[in-house]
Amino acid sequence: MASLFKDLNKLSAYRDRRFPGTQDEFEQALLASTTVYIGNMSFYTTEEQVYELFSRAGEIKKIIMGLDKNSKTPCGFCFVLFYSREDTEDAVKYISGTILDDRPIRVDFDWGFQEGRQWGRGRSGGQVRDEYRTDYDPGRGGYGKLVQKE
Ligand code: GTA
Repeated sequence: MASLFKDLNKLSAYRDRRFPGTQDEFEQALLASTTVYIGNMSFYTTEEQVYELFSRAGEIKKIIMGLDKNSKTPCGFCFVLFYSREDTEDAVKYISGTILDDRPIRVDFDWGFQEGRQWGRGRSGGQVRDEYRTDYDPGRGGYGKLVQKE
């Protein structure tokens, strides 16, 4: 199982611009981490639903819902912290791409949760990607924030 993720390029396509270290340190953190990021969630999906789905991979230490920094309501992502690396890898391998609340979710290795990372970083308070979206997505607040302003 672990061998699947030995190729660093396959660990994650995401690079956190706010990671406080070098690229090498970022990659080492991803390799050892027991935290996953869940993306493309509905704003209406609850922590209980996340708990139920991700418990299938293993025992969960903590769930942190991603919140809009203005409204303090869920904005379509979360972090799931496991106890074991094996369970973390199982979550990425088996749960990524599965359907939660009618949406295919994306499960990504994460370098580790720190206070502040639960907030959307977009100018309008939600996720950056919801600023740029041009489609209508009822599960994520309708049109993208920039389109709504037009
Ligand atoms: N592990 O894939 C991820 C991931 N994402 C997308 C967000 N987080 C992730 N963690 C992992 N894997 O803690 C984490 C962040 C933070 C929290 C909220 O979720 O580390 P965010 O989604 O609001 O902001 O984060 P983030 O991640 O900084 O934004 P993103 O998507 O990488 O965008 C960064 C840059 O790309 C910006 O400069 C933006 O201008 C540009 N950009 C993004 N989307 C578009 C677009 N559609 N068009 C043009 N430019 C774009």
